[in-house]
Order: sequence, then structure tokens, then C-alpha cells
Amino acid sequence: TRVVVLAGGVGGSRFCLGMRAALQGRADAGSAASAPFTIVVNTGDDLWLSGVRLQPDVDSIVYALAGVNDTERGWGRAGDSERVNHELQAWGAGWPWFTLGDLDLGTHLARTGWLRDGLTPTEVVARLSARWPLGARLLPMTDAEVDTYVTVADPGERTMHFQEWWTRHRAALAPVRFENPGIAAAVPAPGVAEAIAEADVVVLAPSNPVVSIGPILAVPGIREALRSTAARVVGVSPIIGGRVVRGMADVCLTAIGVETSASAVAAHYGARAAGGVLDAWLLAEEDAADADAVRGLGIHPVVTPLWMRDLPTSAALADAALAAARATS
Ligand code: GDP
Ligand code: FO1
Ligand code: CA
Repeated sequence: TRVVVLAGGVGGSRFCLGMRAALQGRADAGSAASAPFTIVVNTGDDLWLSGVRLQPDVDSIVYALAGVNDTERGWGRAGDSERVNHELQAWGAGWPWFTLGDLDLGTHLARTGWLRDGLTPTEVVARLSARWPLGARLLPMTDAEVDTYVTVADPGERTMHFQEWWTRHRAALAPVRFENPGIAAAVPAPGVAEAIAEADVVVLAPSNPVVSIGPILAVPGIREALRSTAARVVGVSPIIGGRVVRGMADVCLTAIGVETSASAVAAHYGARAAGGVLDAWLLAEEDAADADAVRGLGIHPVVTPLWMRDLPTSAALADAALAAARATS
């Protein structure tokens, strides 16, 4: 089975860990099942800071699949130190509310050096994927620099980088809109449209629909690839029991006029039969009452446990997504 996952950071990496386990679990059945799957990663979170390029969602997925991620904080390397960060603060460089760990900085320096050598983001992500056996092929959504900016109402309207809004203000400033300057002229990274076209299953991970999956779908050509692929497109709800779990995605949803419910997010993505991108939608037992509304949209609803507590529950969720694809084929 050729699988493509569209993913953001925390929800995306947990789901990808589950997908790798689910695919390996049936690798002994032979065929192409053991082929690595493809992950198309959101790069809207990326930023320049203190002269280095950061790719938080790319790094979250690389570190998680490599098993070197900080599982408590949800970002960065396990057991990292902050000596360089203290020096940066002493110089008044960077952002006082944004920590660059020493090991993590090694990644940023390597990445920035390669970019300055002329490598494309796709080539850089390939190098970042080669150090550890990840069991997946990572592709940035695009090679264009299309960082997400947030406009807040505040006293007067002002615009800031997504990371400032998210980490400094903890999404507490009411957003007016999210934008990715330059994205209208961007194209999918090499291999992205091809992977989607040649896939058997494409999964929208349970990631933030607005600032993780949103930018991926906003790259011209990716939505069209999802709409025209012969693959089944399956989405996993990031909403459980009418609430966002782990994060502040509800603030983002409210800003774009989408209710924080499993069926409203499904409606936001839409049915492929009706101009949208979904064939099937996985929703939690707590949201079983939403299943009829999802069916009414023309999307096949599957009620299944959605909590990714550990590897077995994440793998079971990935398995459920693969089964939903088979059920709608
Ligand atoms: P970020 O880039 O680090 O913000 O992470 P993502 O965008 O990939 O995912 C964030 C979203 O994952 C959150 O808004 C949650 O709604 C969702 N999420 C986190 N943990 C779980 C889980 O265990 N199950 C499900 N279904 N969704 C989850
Ligand atoms: N999140 C924080 O809340 N505080 C930080 O200081 C911080 C530093 C950081 C450094 C590198 C990196 O890749 C991610 C980092 N994050 C930090 C997480 C990140 O800002 C966001 O949670 C994600 O971009 C949202 O997906
Ligand atoms: Ca993210």
C-alpha cells in the first residue's frame, strides 16, 4: 500500500509514528507493504531567527521518528541544554520567549549552511532524513518560503509571525486572519504531486486544520492533486469530544469561522464528491452523534478511538485510517 500523510508537528508526528508501526506490522505479508511511506510536512511554521532557519514541524517529525524528541515539551531534542541560548539572550539576540536548544541549534546550523550552499528545502529535508532510519520519506509541502503570519485585532490591527503569536502570546490575541505571503505563486515541492497521484491512500493527520493542514492545502496544486488522485483520501479528526486536545487549535478554527467540532472540521475540508478533499473521516466515539452530519456531507464516517496515548493506540488509529480507505474503495 502506497501511503501519503499530510502532517503538522505534534499531532502529525504521533500519527506518523503510528503509521510506521501499522505498515511494519503487515510488512511480513510481503508485497510493497514495507515500502516507506511519504510524509508531506507543513512548512508554514518555519522562520528565520538569529541568522538560522527553523523548521519546527519538519524537526518534530524527524526527531520523533528518530526517537530523539523531547516527549514532555512536545518540541526539540530530548535532554537538550541551553548554553548557547543563554548567550544569545545576553546579547539581546533572538526572541527572549523562544528557546533554541544546543542540540537543536546543531540542526538549524546544518540546515542553514546547506541552504546557503544552494540546496533546496527538499534537498535539505532529505539530508535531515538521512541521519537516522526514519522509515518514511519526508517532503516539505513546497520549496518556497511561505511562513505563516497572523493579523490580530488588538487595539489596532497588526501582523506578526505565527511563532510570535503562538509561543509569545500563547494564541491569546484574537486572530483576524492567517496568511502565507507568496503562497499563491508557490508550487508543490518536487515529488509531492507525484506521491499523491500514485498513492493508494492519502491521510490528513489529526493536525491543526488551520495552521498545519491549511498551508499544505493552500499550496496551489496540492488540493487539485488530492481531488484528482485515484487514492482514497481519509481525514482524522483533531477534535475529540468537541474539544481540541493538546493545543490551541480552537482559537484558529474560530478565527476562520469554523466551529470546534468533528463534523464542522469535516465540513471545512469537504467531500471530494462536493468540491472538497475527503472520502472518509475518522471521528471519536465521544463525537459519534456527529456521524450523521458527516454522512450528510457525502463523507464516509468511521467512529473509532482517536486518542494517541502511546505507540499501540497511534498504530491502531493509523490502521483504522487504512481500513477506512479500503472500505470506501
Ligand atoms: P503542531 O504543529 O505541533 O501544532 O501539531 P499538529 O498541527 O500536527 O497537531 C496539533 C493538533 O493535534 C491539536 O490541535 C490536536 O487537536 C491534535 N491532537 C493532538 N493529540 C491528539 C490525539 O491524541 N488524537 C487526535 N485525534 N488529535 C490529537
Ligand atoms: N514552543 C514554545 O512554546 N516555546 C519555545 O521556546 C519553542 C522553541 C522551539 C524551538 C524550535 C522548534 O522547532 C520549536 C519550538 N517550539 C517552541 C515549538 C513551536 O513553536 C510550535 O509549537 C510549533 O511550531 C507549532 O507547531
Ligand atoms: Ca505546526
